[in-house]
Amino acid sequence: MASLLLTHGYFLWEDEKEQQIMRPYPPLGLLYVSAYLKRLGFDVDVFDTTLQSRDALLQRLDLDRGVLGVYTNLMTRASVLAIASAAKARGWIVVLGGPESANYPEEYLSTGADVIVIGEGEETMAELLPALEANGPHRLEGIAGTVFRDESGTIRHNPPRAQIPSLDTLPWPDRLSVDIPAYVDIWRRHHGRGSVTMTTARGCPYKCNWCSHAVFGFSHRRRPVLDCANELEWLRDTYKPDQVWYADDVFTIHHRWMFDYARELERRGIRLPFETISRADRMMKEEVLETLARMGCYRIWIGAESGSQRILDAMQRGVTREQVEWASHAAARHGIEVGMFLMWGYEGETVDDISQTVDLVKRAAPTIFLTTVAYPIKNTGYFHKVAGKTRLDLDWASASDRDYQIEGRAGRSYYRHADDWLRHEVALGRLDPGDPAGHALRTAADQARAALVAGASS
Ligand code: B12
Ligand code: SF4
Repeated sequence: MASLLLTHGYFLWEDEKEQQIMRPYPPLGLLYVSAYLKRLGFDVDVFDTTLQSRDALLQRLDLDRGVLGVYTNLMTRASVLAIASAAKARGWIVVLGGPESANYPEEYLSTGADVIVIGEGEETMAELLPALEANGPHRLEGIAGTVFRDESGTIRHNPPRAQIPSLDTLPWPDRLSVDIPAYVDIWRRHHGRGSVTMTTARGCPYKCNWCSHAVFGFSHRRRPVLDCANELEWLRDTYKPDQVWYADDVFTIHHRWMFDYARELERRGIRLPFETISRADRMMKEEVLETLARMGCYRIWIGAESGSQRILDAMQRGVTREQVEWASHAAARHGIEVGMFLMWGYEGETVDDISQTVDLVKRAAPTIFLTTVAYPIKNTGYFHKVAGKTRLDLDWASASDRDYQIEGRAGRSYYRHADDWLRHEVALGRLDPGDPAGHALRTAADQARAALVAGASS
């Protein structure tokens, strides 16, 4: 049977911004697909591009040929297209999976890919690989979860594939096929602590309308406590990390599950520090915070997004700013750092909304906060909301969903003023009253605010 090579188009050494941050993690989705297929006896190899060079990948593609499976997300479009084209030129059949190609199957099929897998890759690939071997890439009628071109060149969408009902039927990600110690080492050198990732669930049922649900829909499936505890114990014993990142969408979504998991880890004497993402409304109990702290949570990321309830409601965030403030303080009370995600530029945002965001961040006092300017990911509620007002100034192939220009929205410099205003106000809020540094910060905050207001009215 033709062999499968799995890869993705993200190269850390081509990403100057990430080289400043240096928080790389391996592509878990690919490793899940690899583990599942290997267990069924398929011949699978993984080329993890993260820490490799593009030339090394091309050399690997020269070695043999078969099926090349590539993970896609919205940042890697141009890179994936270049890889697909290089692979096709060498005789590979190219299959794409992940959230980005699920959103643009026609475009990817028109620019070099042979098959797009929508949704979870494990079962679909197990059915697709023998079909490709037997019939080639144009006779794939009936393979659920795929989009392909038939012999007449027409794009055909097969029905969606049902989700895997019990995640405990899946093997753990095939971490042995990639260089996890290199990741742990990078973390240790740059942050003093080696880090690994794992997931305890798939999917998120919430409907925040800028968020992409292209792979798991709005479902939520949890893995059994024992299976997760076994994996964590294995990770600890195998890679000796100093910490873990639970890469779940909302780690605290299911309280009973989390309490059981915490008890099981305690029973085994495992306390590995970790960071993870949550929602403020799923942190509104002391017991949740106590449990997180006991388990070793040293930082919790909360999507605050905006301090304006009007904007939060328009986003269908389902969280109040009071919850964000309460959860931030409660986490801090339990000794957990708070990381906060904020979003500028959502549809209809005014200077007053931005001012409310600045106030919220000052009151909630997170340890760290990160801002993004909203961008419409294809097939999200936000994308539909601004449809008709968007423009792409680049070719689709060299752009990403982050490049959509939205009519009526301010430019990048406007949001740089918002960032400066926020940064200076928060720094001011952290000073003792009477600190001599206060004057300069006050001036800088006022200037940034004035520049923003001028930008809003121009
Ligand atoms: C962890 C994570 C990260 C980590 C990535 C670390 C890593 N290397 O994995 C970090 C923090 C770096 C990150 C960054 C970003 N991320 Co991110 N991230 C996630 C998160 C939370 C989990 C990923 C994961 O491990 N999932 C679990 C696995 C099992 O799922 P999976 O990867 O989708 O894989 C399954 C299928 O997709 C499929 N599959 C996957 N690969 C392949 C390949 C083939 C050939 C086939 C057939 C099938 C297949 O099968 C897998 C198993 O069923 C997801 C949300 C989510 N729940 O998936 C967002 C998510 C992937 N990220 C997203 C975004 C937007 C980003 C950023 C652009 C954010 C930003 N503004 O900077 C950056 C881009 C980084 C980059 N340069 O590529 C979006 C992607 C949207 C889109 N349409 O592309 C997601 C979906 C979040 C969201 N809901 O909006 N992210
Ligand atoms: S932003 Fe978070 S909580 Fe909201 S839908 Fe996406 S994953 Fe779920």
